[in-house]
Amino acid sequence: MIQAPKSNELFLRAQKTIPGGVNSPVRAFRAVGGNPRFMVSAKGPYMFDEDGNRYMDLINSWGPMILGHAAEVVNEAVQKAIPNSLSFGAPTRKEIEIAELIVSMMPSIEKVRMVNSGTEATMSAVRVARGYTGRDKLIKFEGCYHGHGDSFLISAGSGAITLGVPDSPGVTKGTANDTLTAPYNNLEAVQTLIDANKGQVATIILEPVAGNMGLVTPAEGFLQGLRDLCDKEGIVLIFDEVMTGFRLSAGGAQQLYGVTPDMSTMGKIIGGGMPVGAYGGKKEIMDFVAPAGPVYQAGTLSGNPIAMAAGMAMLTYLHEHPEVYTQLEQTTSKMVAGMKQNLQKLGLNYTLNQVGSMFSIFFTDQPVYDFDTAKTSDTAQFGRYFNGMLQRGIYLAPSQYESLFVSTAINDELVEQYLQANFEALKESLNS
Ligand code: HOZ
Repeated sequence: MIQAPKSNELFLRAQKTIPGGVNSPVRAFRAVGGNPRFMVSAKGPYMFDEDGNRYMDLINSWGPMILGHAAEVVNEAVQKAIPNSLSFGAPTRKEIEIAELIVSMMPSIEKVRMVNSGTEATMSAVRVARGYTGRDKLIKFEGCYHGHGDSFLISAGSGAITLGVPDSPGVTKGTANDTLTAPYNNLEAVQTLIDANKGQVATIILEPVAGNMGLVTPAEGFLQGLRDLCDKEGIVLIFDEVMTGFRLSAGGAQQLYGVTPDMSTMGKIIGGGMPVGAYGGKKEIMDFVAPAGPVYQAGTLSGNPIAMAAGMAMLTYLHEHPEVYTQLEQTTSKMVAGMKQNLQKLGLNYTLNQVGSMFSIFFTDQPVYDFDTAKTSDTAQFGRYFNGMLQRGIYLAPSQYESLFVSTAINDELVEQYLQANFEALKESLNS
């Protein structure tokens, strides 16, 4: 039985000075019960908390720790960059090198702008799409999450739905009116929205593999269908690859599914875990960005030298080691296959969605292909399961509406340990 008295104490203390005691809502464990663990360090497949407990990490900072924690190749690059300056606020050679690398890896990207987070990337990309088309409205999908920009907090997934505020207060009616929403995987609904807002839709933005309502995969033809609709209507198609970029393949979900959007947003992994985001796309669209064009977007910390060094090391490694993706897929498939056996042995209803190294379990008797079907999962059971796993030293996403991310640090022995814990926690979740 894992005890965490220091974390418990810290959580009480944190709540006095930090809203809800955390700097990002899902971390507070509200949807699963119990108190969050306060982390001290991490190495390879493990994170260590204030009480010295060790957890096998299946979040990996929500994606970027694809090589496990404290990967040598990234840490060395950071250490080498530190003595030169923590921030210049002026351009550097590294920014060109990482831009060139991203352009060579991501099919949709001809030009790219660095920012500091996925939220900044999506907010900026939509502004550019609006500036480029001269139109105001955007279409997003229920349960997709694109960071906390106002336009996206309508039917939002991730922490917003976890805490029951998919339409956040504080978003103006005007902004909400410009955001149109359709069910994921429903092309007909998108067509209807376009018809009802003829010539007004600037952009369709989506996670090409949705990871913020749990993992939901695009149905056959869905991404291509959107591509065709956007071409027909002069709409800018944006793939939000903040979680999937450089994770599902070296060229992200767009390479995996063979559909190229007009713009893409990236995050997390392109900073090797440091606070970085980026947006990019076709030259003619990106040349609308200041100072090349009239759409304003800026930031002192954009292209930060330490973050660029970390990102460059990570992306170079992934570029040069395509076998990483085969290994990740194999490891994850073993985990998923073993979980299916466990679930069947226990006679549980489930849906397990997986693409490459991302997966989610839903406790439901239905296939999960959109937000409504994701919400059929028994979230109380998920909470019991989550805590059972935590007690066995496995750290899962503390919400039904998130994906899990596997790293290359998970070897066969750890897969076995994971599956043993999975069986016991599932069994326990039935009895409580
Ligand atoms: N909403 C984020 C993942 N989809 C979680 C952010 C965090 O708590 O770090």
